[in-house]
Amino acid sequence: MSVEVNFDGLVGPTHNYAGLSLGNRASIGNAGRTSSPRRAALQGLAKMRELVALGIPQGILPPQRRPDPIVLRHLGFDAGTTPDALLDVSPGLLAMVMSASSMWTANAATVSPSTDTSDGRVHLTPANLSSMTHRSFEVEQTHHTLRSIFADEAHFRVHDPLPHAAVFADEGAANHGRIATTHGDPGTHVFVYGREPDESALSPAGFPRRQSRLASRLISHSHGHDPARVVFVRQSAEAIDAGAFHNDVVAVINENVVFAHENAFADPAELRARAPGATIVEVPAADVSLDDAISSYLFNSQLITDPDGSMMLVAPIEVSTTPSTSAYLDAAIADDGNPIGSVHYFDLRESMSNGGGPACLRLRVVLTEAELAALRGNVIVDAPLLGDLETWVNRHYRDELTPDDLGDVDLWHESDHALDELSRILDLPDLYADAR
Ligand code: SUG
Repeated sequence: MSVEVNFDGLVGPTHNYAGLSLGNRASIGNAGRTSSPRRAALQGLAKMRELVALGIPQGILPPQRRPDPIVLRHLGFDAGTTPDALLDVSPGLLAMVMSASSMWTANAATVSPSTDTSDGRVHLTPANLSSMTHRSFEVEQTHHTLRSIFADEAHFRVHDPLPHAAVFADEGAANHGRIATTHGDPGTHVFVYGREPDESALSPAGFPRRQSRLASRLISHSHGHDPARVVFVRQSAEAIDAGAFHNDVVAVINENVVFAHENAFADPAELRARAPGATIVEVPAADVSLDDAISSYLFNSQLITDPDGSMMLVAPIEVSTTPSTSAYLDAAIADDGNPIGSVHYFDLRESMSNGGGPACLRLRVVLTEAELAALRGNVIVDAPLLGDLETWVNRHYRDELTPDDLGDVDLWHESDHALDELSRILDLPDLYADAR
């Protein structure tokens, strides 16, 4: 018996709006606004609490130190560096090293269940996130975190990230899905890419095409997929230029259902041909425009198999207040032919304002019972752990953060102190070790 565990990113204490992601409409549009790290973290925990109550297996991935001493070292700053030293070199650099962007764990890694790999282990490749400077700073800690939790080599293989280079640009599971009859059955891997290695990293209209096809091809090879069960599909240029900086902004897959916007893929026929068993629920642009899909984040919902076997959509509240998306879902639920049986709305406005909806906040890992039992640390979420985490957030997180606060050395110390305590709560004492 296998289960899909959603490992949500716990929002870190420096969550802020720095406008770092070209091509991500929310990030650019909210640059400079005051954020609330505490509200952001509590909104994420409230989503986990409700899913746990519904009987959905839930995991957690911890935030990263900001600034990360190892990143500072790579940049040539000594231990004990002050915010002023960074500000002196470049104010933009300070914002990049302080970003709490590791919360969007859909970008942490690409994961293959043990049913689909040549050695029968779960394979994980941390994403290099080379397309965005602030996100590229996540990869070393992500690699260390995954090695700490998925440490048992009898069950797990954690690969090195691909090298930092534009041709290998990899954004993890945000451009990867898996079609299978049930989670425990062998699956067909769907890799969605934005460009071929010889194409520019920017579209002709100037939007980043973050995922390289070569990166996906290499990951599929290293995970030992059966080539007959792998599909590479190109993301449509129209979607990228409209603000779908990852495919998970316009499509989501759960088991045998692909829920996608009509304009998500360059050639939707390719997916139909290579995954004949899939039910493709395509939302016509005439019902929901690409613009509404991207501003509401309809497709950045989690599509989850309920314990009773039906499918539920975990959607951001913006979907309910956008007339076209709310009308679409009302009709979908009333329609017995549509696999979406129910919708749960969540207020994730703090994350959404940086372009991160429910599906961005989680990394899906399909695990057998033995693999679940082999995880290290206290990372499977239940009601007592949620209570501990809420208390911890309320004790350590600031209610408000302005862009200027990123240069407050007290914030640096407060965050380090908070994460030290978190590593004890999660029973992962080596999580933030300096030698990684
Ligand atoms: O990479 N935003 C993230 C949002 C990631 C959403 N993930 C998925 N769709 N899977 C990004 O663009 C904004 C940070 C800032 O501007 O402060 C940011 O990094």
